[in-house]
Amino acid sequence: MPHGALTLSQFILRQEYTHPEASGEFTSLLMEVALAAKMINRLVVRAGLVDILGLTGDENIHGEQVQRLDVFAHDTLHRILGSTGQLAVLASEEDEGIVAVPQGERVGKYVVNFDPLDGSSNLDANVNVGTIFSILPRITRKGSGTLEDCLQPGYRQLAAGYVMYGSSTMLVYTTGDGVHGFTFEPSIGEFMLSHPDIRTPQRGHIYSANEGNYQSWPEGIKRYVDWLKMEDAPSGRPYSGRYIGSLVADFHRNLLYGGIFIYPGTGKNPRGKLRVLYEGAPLAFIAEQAGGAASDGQRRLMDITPGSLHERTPLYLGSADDVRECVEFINNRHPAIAAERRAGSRTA
Ligand code: P6P
Repeated sequence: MPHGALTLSQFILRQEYTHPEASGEFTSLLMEVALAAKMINRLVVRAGLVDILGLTGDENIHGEQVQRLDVFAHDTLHRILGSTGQLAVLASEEDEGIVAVPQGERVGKYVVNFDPLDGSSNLDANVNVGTIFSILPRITRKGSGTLEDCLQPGYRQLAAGYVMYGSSTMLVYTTGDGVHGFTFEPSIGEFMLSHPDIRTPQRGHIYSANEGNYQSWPEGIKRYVDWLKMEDAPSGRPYSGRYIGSLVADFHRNLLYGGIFIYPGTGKNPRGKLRVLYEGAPLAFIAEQAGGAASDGQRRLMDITPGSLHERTPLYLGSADDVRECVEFINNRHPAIAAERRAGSRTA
């Protein structure tokens, strides 16, 4: 252990000293997220060894098969965060409606929207999966939190983060003061600061998309991805295609290396597949805090106020220059489009 390596707790407490407005309550909430992550990590990293893999036989509200680890992750986050006395209400990818804090627990002033185990369909193949969380201030004044408390735009977030479970489990979060990454050290059971102040490259050379959906993509996205594949050394093209089908893993790689994650509307999901509240908004907060960007193709992702807990959105997320160019293609105003018209040929 490098001398002076900071644990997550030490780091958060130092942040609190330098941010007098930060309340101890908020700090303790972040620490409980880390505790829940450690408990989930303990099972995920040995999923192949304990009888926890596999399906419950149930379908969630999205018609997706529920993995037993999904349920465990959801229940763990609900129990640990709900018993902090800091929450007014929670919302989870696994539950259709809002999730009240456990019976008898004090109702607090924060809201947590979370995806307990994103990418869990990859578990059997030992692909990295993740927990994504978003912390907001409650809007309502008293009593149990409501749907209104959960349905807030991303710019209202106080904190956002993800835990990526795998050979090296990491917790990455922001409270609006940069993005910081912590690697779990099992021998002492602590998340240790390993990636202070993460900055994503202004432009990357990776695009992440499920090209199986190409035929049903909007025309602008087809043009954009075709353009990324063209040979043009000065602009670093062709980009490399990297897609593992687990949002947290694809996002984390692109955050560190640079690049863009693309999930447009498709025939199966015309509004896109990923959800605003507990996928788009928290990762958009992290991307922006690291110098990147996030859009739905028309708006800044963090400006979207979802009309329902599980509202889906097209998602373009990553390096600022790449997201900007993607949006220009979507809106038919990228210079390459005019150039191809003059040349009388399509981009590709
Ligand atoms: P597709 C996993 O199911 C997930 O929600 C994200 O983790 C991932 O980025 C996406 O769906 C993959 O979707 O349609 O490419 O399989």
